[in-house]
Amino acid sequence: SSSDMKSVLAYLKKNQAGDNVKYFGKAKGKNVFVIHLESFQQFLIDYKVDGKEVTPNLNKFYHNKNTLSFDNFYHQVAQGKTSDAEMMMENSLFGLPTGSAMTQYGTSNTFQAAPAILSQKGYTTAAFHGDVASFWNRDNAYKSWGYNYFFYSAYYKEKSDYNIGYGLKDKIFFKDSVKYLEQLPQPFYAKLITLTNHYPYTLDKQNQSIDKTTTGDSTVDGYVQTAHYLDQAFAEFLTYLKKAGLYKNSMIVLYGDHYGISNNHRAAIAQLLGKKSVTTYDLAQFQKVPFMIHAPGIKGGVNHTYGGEIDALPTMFDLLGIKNKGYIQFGTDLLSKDHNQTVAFRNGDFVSPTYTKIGSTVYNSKGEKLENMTAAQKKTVKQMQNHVTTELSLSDRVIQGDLLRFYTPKGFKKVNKSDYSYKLTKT
Ligand code: GP9
Ligand code: MN
Repeated sequence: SSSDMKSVLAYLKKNQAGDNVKYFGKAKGKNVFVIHLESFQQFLIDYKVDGKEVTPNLNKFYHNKNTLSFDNFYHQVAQGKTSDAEMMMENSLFGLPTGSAMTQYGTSNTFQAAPAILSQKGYTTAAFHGDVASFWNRDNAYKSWGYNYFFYSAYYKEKSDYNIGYGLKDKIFFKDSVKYLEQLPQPFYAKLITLTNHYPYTLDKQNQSIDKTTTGDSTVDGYVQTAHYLDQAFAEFLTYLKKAGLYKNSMIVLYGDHYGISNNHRAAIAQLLGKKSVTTYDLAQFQKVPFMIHAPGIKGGVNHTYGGEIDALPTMFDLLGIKNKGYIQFGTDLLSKDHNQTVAFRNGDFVSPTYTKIGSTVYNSKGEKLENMTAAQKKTVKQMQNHVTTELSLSDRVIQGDLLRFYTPKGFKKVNKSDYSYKLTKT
């Protein structure tokens, strides 16, 4: 109900974070590329197999002097996997505890998503993906989110060896996206969702150019190989961007959507990390994914702030010079001094620079179990847990109660889904 919206507004007001004056508007008016790195975990950055970098090009980008890179950035997805990541990245709303919010509510709900906000500020917005349009209900959710264009599998040439797993191989996907990209009026917001680095990490022979790992776990060992392929695909796209002059007038954002190697593979994970065994704490740390923002002229570097996918949009808005105040966003700007570094996992567990809580166990920052906490420690952990539980449940109320229909940000025009069609009209 609309009174639920009042609780949400009160919560957001209390937890609001200011901008960072050093970064605010530094990428204002630039094109925006959001590149979704499928199943890509942070541990791959600078990772080597037999002395060979698995992702040399992403590593270079990560360490570029104009790239803001975050090394304590966590995925926060649940069963909705990719769709949960997309929901957080573009709405700063959490996915749901079960199922996929995009599938269940993407068609009917009111949203105030990044594409809609940006298109009302003069951007052309487009999503690119080499799978069928209906996967995760994208064809409907993207209308609710205000995407002007959605280029999906039917927009790409089909050939027998072009596909692997869920769809188009990444190199072909990036290459064949260019002809649509070139037609977008600038400034544009373009999201490209990669696919090849997806479980079960199979790759055709001709594209295999790094050895698999040798943990003996067959679902794990191909991971570095498809990650390496994704890295090359990204490098080819970057070369195009530079040639086309887009590199210097764009903000390029990269993120990993969720883990590639699930916690069911403990022994293999330990081997990959060069450890005898992994603890529950190690597995929580293993949920880090990359988040990088490159823009010409900004001060880059590796930033150690703790955050997660929920915080991506407010951070991007800061750089684009868009005030977050007034939008219903559950994350906060990672560059703000007011940013809360307690990172919620979707099941209510959390990590932070001080305490990590998994199930009923609390760990300190060294990963040691805290068996006998002092009253003060208990109080702090309880407050953190409260924060996490509150933000998750209020975000759920927004989605499950379709609360954004009761609230329109100042200057924002409600999205009208019937304005959009992604049907391919073959001529
Ligand atoms: C499918 C793709 C995969 O289109 O985005 O989603 P996931 O299985 O990672 O949730
Ligand atoms: Mn995914």
